[in-house]
Amino acid sequence: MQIAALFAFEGEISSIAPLGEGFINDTYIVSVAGEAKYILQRKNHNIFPNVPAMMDNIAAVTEHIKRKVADPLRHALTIVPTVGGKLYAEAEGGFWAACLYITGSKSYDRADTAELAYQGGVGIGRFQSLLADFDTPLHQTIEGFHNIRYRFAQWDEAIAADAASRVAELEEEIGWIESRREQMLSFWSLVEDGTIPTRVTHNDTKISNILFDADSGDVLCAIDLDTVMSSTSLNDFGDAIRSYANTGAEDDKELERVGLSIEFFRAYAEGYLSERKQSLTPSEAEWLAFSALYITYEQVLRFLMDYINGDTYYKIAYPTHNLVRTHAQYRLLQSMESQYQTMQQIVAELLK
Ligand code: GN1
Ligand code: MG
Repeated sequence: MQIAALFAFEGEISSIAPLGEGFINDTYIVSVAGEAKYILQRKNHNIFPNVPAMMDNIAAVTEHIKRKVADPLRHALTIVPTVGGKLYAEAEGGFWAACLYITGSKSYDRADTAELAYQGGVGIGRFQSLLADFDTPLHQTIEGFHNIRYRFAQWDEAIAADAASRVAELEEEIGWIESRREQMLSFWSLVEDGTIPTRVTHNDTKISNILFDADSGDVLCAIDLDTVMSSTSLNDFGDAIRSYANTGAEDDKELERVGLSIEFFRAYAEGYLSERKQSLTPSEAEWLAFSALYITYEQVLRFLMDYINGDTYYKIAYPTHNLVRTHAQYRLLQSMESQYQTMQQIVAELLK
């Protein structure tokens, strides 16, 4: 690939192979003499309209973290610049960026053990703690990313436009969204009026975005920093629960497999709070469990909205994929709603 030549990669490249299943970017692993050395990504310009600003955010945040950790090359993402020293390259009509592949690291698509969920919680809790004193303003790279008021504005437009003529057949699913609109907005108004503080957040905390040490199983660092911005740290917690504590897959067709594992919820919360207990404000503590419902709801809305729009945002593997994702995430939301009291009790216990 010509693109690789644009970056300051050392050694003779032996292969470039696709990696992972991101919904947004195209990711490749670059090997030198048969060994994985770099990650190369084509950043999705439709979704990230300002890639230079996004790369500035990532550089600022990773430099800050590197100054504080024991092993900066393993405990933080390392951007590999272009030969000309830039954070990204423009080529083939797109934006490209690269980082080091961390040798001896491992990632997971699902949490099979509570220990892994605990470690994931430590990972995001530590990420937020390391950035607690970061005071450079970050660019808002995707407008209104986890802002439900903004999402409703998009949603209302999508319903009105009905671009793929699907609205008529989605009465039930649309009802799931509408019946919770006020509840979700009242949570978000606490973020807007400052009751819940704004901090540096990762914004995409699913399990595959944390690297673990392949030998010890300990967490190394958070990756996929494309969506690093300022928001409520609660969203990072909620989004992680949506991923780590789901007994099924995000797009499971077998709905009886989907649900919230209270054991994994507890494990993740324990890991997270081991890093954040001291810095959480009373309002954050009060709304921590709710954030899982909020982000799962938001994800139901986003998948359904993309289906309504004719599948323009997320990559899909088959025509009804976004609808299947909608149903699976809704099942998860219902399971959280029915266990909400227990979730709150667990948080209260862990904060004692
Ligand atoms: C997208 O591409 P990926 O998997 O990192 C999305 C997240 C969603 C997630 C759903 C920029 O993340 O917000 O939660 O899919 N990222 C963006 O799995 O929209
Ligand atoms: Mg992402």
